[in-house]
Amino acid sequence: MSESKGSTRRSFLTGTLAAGGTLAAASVAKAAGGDPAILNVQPWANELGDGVDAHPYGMPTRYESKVIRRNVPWLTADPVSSINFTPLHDLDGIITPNGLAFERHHAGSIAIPPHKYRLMINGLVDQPLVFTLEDLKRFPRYNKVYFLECAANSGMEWRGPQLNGVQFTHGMIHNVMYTGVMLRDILAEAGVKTEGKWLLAEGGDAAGMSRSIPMEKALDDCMIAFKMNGEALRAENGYPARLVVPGWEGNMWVKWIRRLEVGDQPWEQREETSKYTDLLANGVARRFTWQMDAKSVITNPSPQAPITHGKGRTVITGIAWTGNGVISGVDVTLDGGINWHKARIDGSSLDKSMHRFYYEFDWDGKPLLLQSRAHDTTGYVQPTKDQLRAIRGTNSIYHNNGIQTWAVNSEGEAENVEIS
Ligand SMILES: Nc1nc2c(c(=O)[nH]1)N[C@H]1C(S)=C(S)[C@@H](COP(=O)(O)O)O[C@H]1N2
Ligand SMILES: [Mo]
Repeated sequence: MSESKGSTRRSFLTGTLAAGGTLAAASVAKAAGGDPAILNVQPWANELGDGVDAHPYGMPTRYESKVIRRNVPWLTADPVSSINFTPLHDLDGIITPNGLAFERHHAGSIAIPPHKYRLMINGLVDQPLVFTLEDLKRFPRYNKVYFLECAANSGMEWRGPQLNGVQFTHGMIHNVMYTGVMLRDILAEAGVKTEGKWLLAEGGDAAGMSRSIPMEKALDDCMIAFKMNGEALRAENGYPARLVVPGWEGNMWVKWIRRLEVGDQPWEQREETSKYTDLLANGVARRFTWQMDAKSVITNPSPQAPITHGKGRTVITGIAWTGNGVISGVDVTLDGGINWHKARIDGSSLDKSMHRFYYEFDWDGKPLLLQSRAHDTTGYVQPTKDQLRAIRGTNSIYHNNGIQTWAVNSEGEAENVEIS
């Protein structure tokens, strides 16, 4: 821990010396002396703190009470078929805490007593089976960190900038570590017949959310998960068990999963015909657009998180992810795409997981046009919004992975804009 901190510090100083010849420390912190916050004994150093019995289940400090999921009132006419958003501007690293992982449900979040939970496998199998939660936990368990992005993330921005905050433009994403079992292991127990090429995944909620999944994907990396970040799934994220479909659109990650049917063709369910398809300009709809392509966004600064320290050393940070595997690089521009700089990726670079990037620079206090652009290892480069519209038209809602622009003024305030 202290070792890695030390080496970061060294490289930071070296980088600064090479660039400007001055010590960064002098421009970041005040010279010691005169500050009562360090000179005086503070009240919390004069009294005893809470005992270990004060917080049987720990909650964030009261000073972080504004770090919450939020919704957009005009999108949330009915709260049981709605969505709230991850506060991306308040988070760092790559893991989304369970209490802040956005929720999307079509018929409300339900509470299934774990002893009443059942998962059935039927259809083109040698032996239809019903699993209890305990049965599922007797298969080999795996731990995997994956992002889940709703296909509609940034969907309100198709025709132009609309929502002033990264929480609202990009917050339909979370990235957690799942513990669960491989779908291929439980399917093998039922024995998939050779004509079994598709899988219908069905939820146990009143929405009966159901999607057709090709068998190759089901047998590749899909999981039935019962833990997120080490503890039981939260009710709103599918307790006691959900489907994990790495790199693919969120609506396929069926929560409260109750049934898997093996078939020889897709089922053409509502959620893959009238919804979750992309109507092109010529009237043809793209269907089965499962994969989430490479995307990135700057989370700080952003409209909900202005620069408050004035000019000088500034840290830009953001997130990048790709359903194609791993992010190979992120570029950042301060001037709306005239000059691009290589950002520094830090934290784990895992398959189909969120990546964290940073770009440190000396802000001269002049307005900025900030953008980030992700690349993945397949050579794919995140497109501009105009490039996306040229191919997809303007009818779309889903799969908007266009480059986001924040205009930062000389006060450090950021606004959602588009440049072309
Ligand atoms: N059973 C069920 N599963 C569901 C849904 C639902 O309404 N019911 N919503 C889907 C959609 S559209 C998304 S984006 C993800 C959201 O997962 P989360 O609530 O963990 O963020 O769950 C998917 N799985
Ligand atoms: Mo979704």
